[in-house]
Amino acid sequence: MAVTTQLTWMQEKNLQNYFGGKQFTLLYKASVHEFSAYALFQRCCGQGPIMVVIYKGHCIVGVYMKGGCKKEEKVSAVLFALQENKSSECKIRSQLPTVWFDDGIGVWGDLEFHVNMRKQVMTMNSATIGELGLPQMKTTTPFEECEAFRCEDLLGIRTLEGITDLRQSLLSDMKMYKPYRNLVPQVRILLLGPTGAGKSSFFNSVKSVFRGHVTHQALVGSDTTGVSDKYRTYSIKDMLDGNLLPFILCDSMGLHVKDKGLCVDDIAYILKGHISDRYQFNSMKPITPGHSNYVDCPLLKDRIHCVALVLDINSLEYLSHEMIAKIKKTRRQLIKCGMLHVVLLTHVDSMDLITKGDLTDIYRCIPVKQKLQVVHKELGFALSDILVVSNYTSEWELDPVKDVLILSALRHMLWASDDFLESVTF
Ligand SMILES: Nc1nc2c(ncn2[C@@H]2O[C@H](COP(=O)(O)OP(=O)(O)O)[C@@H](O)[C@H]2O)c(=O)[nH]1
Ligand SMILES: [Mg+2]
Repeated sequence: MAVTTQLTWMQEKNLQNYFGGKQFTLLYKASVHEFSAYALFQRCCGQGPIMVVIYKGHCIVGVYMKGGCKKEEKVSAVLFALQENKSSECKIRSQLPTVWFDDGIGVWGDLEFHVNMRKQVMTMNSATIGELGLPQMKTTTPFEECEAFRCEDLLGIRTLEGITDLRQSLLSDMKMYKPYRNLVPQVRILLLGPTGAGKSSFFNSVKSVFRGHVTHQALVGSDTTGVSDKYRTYSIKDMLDGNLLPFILCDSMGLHVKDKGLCVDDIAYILKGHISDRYQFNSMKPITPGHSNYVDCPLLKDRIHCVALVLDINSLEYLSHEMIAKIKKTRRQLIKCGMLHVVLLTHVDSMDLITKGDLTDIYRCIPVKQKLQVVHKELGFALSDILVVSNYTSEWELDPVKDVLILSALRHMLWASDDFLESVTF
């Protein structure tokens, strides 16, 4: 059976961030590999930077040896404690690791920190206890478990190489993509959602990835008046051959509560393709067949083929009852029109505890999983249709990690569009 750590996700996350984006690989667990300093060093020497963690009740005391763990050489280390997700640290003198961790054979003077592995006893002097902010800790105390980890940079060169390859293959898959049975030249993806959710930024992000540099064509802003009250349909040209890419992103006016913003009744008209680029929305005047520029008989290519409901991941808990009701009504409207839809959660980069390293495996992060559950339970969307991105907003350089999230989300939308096209022609 695989040996697993006793660290909770939250504790591991805190330590990862505390040490500047590290990933931990468990090398030694005392209860499995024996409570012995010999066993500890057998497994940790020559493995690069090492973190040894001692579990004492709800508290963790650890030693981080940046230069690795060597038996015959003094190493510098940081002693740290983690209690209720609050961390503290204390510098200790360079020392032979075999002085800090032994099996009770050495006789040492006043040490800042010492662990007798055989007896499962940790000793710290009162100055160390004070500096770590552990007033309840006795100078000599038994502990329950000891684990040691190899520490590597979360975004190591190998990880980055893998991401760059994935980005390249997603990019070429999407350039080669042809809508189902070539029924339409380009699929249309409608971006719906509250103002400020990141709809226009998502278009800018997609365009940036295909352009090879960050661009901000669509106006972005949290101003609720003026910005995005026009319907915009955006095509993107392939940077290399100048051909149009096989999708169009349609940016709509934001959903609002009360009488402001997009009228839910307008959605059916948009979906069926009755309005065209630059249509001026008017919250007080829903779309009617009499409107100027009203497209009477839209073709399959004019229709929307997939809808992405865009939401700020950090706003989910703050959505008003009215907004939730509006989103649910919108979802019912989509289902009624037979429209396939996905949810696009933006702003994941501004979530607490989420760092850049997490973006490589964002769907496995516990806080993100919790948000997906909220969308699933509160709004009724299927978990597999919820996508997460971090849009390009203030940066100047493209980032392959962000690109992979953006391209994966787009790929999901193209698949949904194909399913829709298949369903209408069946
Ligand atoms: N940090 C962060 N900010 C974002 C993200 N997406 C959008 N924003 C910001 O959120 C605000 C609203 O974005 P915008 O695209 O105009 O939203 P829209 O009203 O739905 O079109 C702007 O200030 C954006 O810079 C994101 O993924 N991360
Ligand atoms: Mg907008």
